[in-house]
Amino acid sequence: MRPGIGLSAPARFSRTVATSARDGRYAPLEQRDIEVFTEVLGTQNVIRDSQALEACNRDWMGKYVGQSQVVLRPSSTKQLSKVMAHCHGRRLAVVPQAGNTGLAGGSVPVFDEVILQTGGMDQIHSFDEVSGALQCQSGCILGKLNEHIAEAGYTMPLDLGPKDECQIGGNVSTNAGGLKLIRYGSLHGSVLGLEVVLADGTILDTMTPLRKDNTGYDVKQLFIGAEGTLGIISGVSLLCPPRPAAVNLMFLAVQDWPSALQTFVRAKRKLGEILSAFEFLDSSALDLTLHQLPHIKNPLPQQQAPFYLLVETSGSNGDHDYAKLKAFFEAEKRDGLILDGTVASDKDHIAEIWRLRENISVALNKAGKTYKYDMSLPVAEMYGLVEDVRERLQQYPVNVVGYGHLGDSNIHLNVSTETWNDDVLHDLEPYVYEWVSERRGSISAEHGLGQMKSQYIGYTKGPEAINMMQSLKQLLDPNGILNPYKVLPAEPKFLTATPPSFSAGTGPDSASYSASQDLVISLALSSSILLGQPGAALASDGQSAGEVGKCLFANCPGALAQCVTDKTCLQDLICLQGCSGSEDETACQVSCNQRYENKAVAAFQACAVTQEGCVAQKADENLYPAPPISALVSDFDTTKYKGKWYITAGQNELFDQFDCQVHYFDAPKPGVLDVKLNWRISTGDDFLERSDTQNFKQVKDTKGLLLNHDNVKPLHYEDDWHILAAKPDKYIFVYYKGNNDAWKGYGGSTIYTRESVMPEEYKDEMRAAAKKVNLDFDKDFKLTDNTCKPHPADTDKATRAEGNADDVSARDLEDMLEPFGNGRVILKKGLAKQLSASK
Ligand code: FAD
Ligand code: 2HG
Ligand code: ZN
Repeated sequence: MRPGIGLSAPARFSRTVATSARDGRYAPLEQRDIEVFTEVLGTQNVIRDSQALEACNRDWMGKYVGQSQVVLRPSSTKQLSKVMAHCHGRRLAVVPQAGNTGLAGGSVPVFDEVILQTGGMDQIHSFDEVSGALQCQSGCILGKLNEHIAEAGYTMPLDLGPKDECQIGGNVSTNAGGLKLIRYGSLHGSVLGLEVVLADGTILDTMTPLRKDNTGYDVKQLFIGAEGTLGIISGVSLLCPPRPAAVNLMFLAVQDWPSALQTFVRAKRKLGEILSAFEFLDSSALDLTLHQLPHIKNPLPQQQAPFYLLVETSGSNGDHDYAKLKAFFEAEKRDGLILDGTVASDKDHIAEIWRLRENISVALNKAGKTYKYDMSLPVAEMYGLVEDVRERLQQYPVNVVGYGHLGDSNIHLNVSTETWNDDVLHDLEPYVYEWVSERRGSISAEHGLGQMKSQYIGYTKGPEAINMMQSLKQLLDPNGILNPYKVLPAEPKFLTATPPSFSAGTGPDSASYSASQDLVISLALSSSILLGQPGAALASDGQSAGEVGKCLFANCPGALAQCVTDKTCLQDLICLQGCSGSEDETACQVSCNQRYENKAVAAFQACAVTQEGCVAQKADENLYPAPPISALVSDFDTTKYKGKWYITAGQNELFDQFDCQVHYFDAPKPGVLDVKLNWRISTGDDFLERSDTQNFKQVKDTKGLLLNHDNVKPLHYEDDWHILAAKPDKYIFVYYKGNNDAWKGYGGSTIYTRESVMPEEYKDEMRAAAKKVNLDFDKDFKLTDNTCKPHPADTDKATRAEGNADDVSARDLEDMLEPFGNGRVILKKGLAKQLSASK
């Protein structure tokens, strides 16, 4: 049962920094969720074992540890889609997890998000030996894919250390760079198509094997590097290059950074077409790795140098490539650019040298704790960051190492300490981000932002870009369930393109702002009431109306302006203001709301409640506890309850006792109930009419429980019907309990009968049913009259509403803005702009 007129009280959208508090928008996991997951995936793929959970809650570095209570392992896109549809409806937050080798804390929960592992989705669909197009499920391990296509003479277009753990879906989601990017380019180029399961379970299929496809926007690109915040990749179509017939590798020692750069320039010039990797490590990285991992060999034990380079060539003619490489090496050594080096053409020797480079991070993990930074910087200045940080951290017992993908202008600065040290962290951040930002670099070249850097995105991306990302996120994941607290900042700091400015020019400064507090408070109150929040609840939540007002002005200027300049919305707002403090405040609010389906009201609610949480969610006071299963009817065949019903008795005076409530039920199949609700609200000598359609799904093993989730946006209603008694063609006794973004735990009971007034002979049965939930039918219920009065003539009604709205908007808008003084001009301008835009 949807309470009346968008009567709803607002949601807690935690506006705190990502990692400090769990966002109350997300539902906690319940047993019924486990039941749904088990039904879709089977018991063995719903993992609750504490040891297994612990491993999945912890990231590769042991730095980020979540508290998820469940790991789900779908094996098909269909299963994944069903799981997501459920999570979306229930507002369960989800973290996608592939190989869990990510280095920014993106793959583990921050709080209790459901972990959705893709490892069970590991089927290779096809490989085209002519084009090199590979199509597979996202959970395929990178190394295994490489082996699979090697037989046909192809290679994967990326390579990275944890190739035997990471999955192609994880690689695409992080847009992993790796050791061969210089040769094969970024995944934005190699990915031909993706299959993605969106937050609500929709399957987006762009799995084309085509190289060229310019039909409109290239939507798959959005998901490459999105770190699981926009959708879950379930399938990947990838263009694979031919496997090079001949690979050679040099390990070189150089005396300083300029020599390293010069070697890169000459390598490009002389080895250009066969150059396939250009990596570097400093002496600290080498020493630490050899010390921590004794099985790793030093390729140049006789030569100590500040920097070492790995220069790989891949071509089709081994002898020719080797001769070229050797000539390059000898010439540069003769010139003094290279101190020393070794040239490997033997497979094992090559692998041994790569092992050193690939294990630097592993060695750091073994050494203790690591502060990791992954920067794109102009190459000339790149190593300056390591030197500056080394100097800055002199007083600490730390090891500062630098290595990375010199050929891609990407450096990994790692600071190794024995244990986590807040002082070190404090000296590192935001210093390193500022350092990078000053040089127009990127604070994440390849590892992503995850939870580590979501708050720092602004050091690399501008407000417009972040704004656009926020909008995309909102569009694709309106409930924000996908990998929350990651990638984007918790507070939409940059959503202030056109807010009324209180500090600029003619507007009041902060001192005079406080003089406008009254209006802000009254607007805030109106607004919160518009959202259906009784004033008293505001106070009890300890939330000041001033805070609400500020939040609305700062974060929802557009929606507020739209509301204030929309006749119906404004009417509601002003009417609601009049209710404030009145004896029957909530009832007054109910009668105020003119049209909850009004777009301006909906936009306002979406921003003020769902997105910004300006008004705190009304807490569940447990006035309507969910009845025990034993109180419910044991059978309820929805198909037997089709047709017209009246509510002839209701318990909650706010929602259930209006006159003329005619509802129509439909059951297109067993287990489903579609309800069209029509009701009237008396306004004295007139009445308002509302209608709404809600879709219920029966819980499989609890036939007396019908769930109605997320049918009504933007507040994401969850209204569950607990059927206490029912007889086809006679009555249905419904006890309902609901939540939405605005209000947790409202509820009530209604009795439907086929007759428009409650027949006397049902009453004993109603008394017995009410008793099961400790209600007294005679005292707690009001019998309602459903002999609906005739409509006033539609034309009269329209004229009346029109007249009212015109009067109200001209007069009251002026009055409402008056106390803003000069600020009013700015606010009005903003409102006028919004108004003309909306026209
Ligand atoms: P995970 O770590 O499980 O997930 C990574 C992110 O993607 C998370 O945000 C997760 O939620 C999301 N995600 C995972 N699967 C999906 C999916 N199917 N749909 C949507 N979202 C999803 N990275 C580089 O770029 N270059 C390197 O050279 C490199 N070297 C590394 C070396 C070591 C030793 C280690 C430990 C890591 C290295 N990494 C490197 C980082 C990491 O391996 C890569 O980011 C890798 O691509 C992650 O893949 P994964 O399968 O482990 O994904
Ligand atoms: C690498 O290039 C990886 O080895 C890991 O990207 C870098 O651990 C790191 O900082
Ligand atoms: Zn790297």
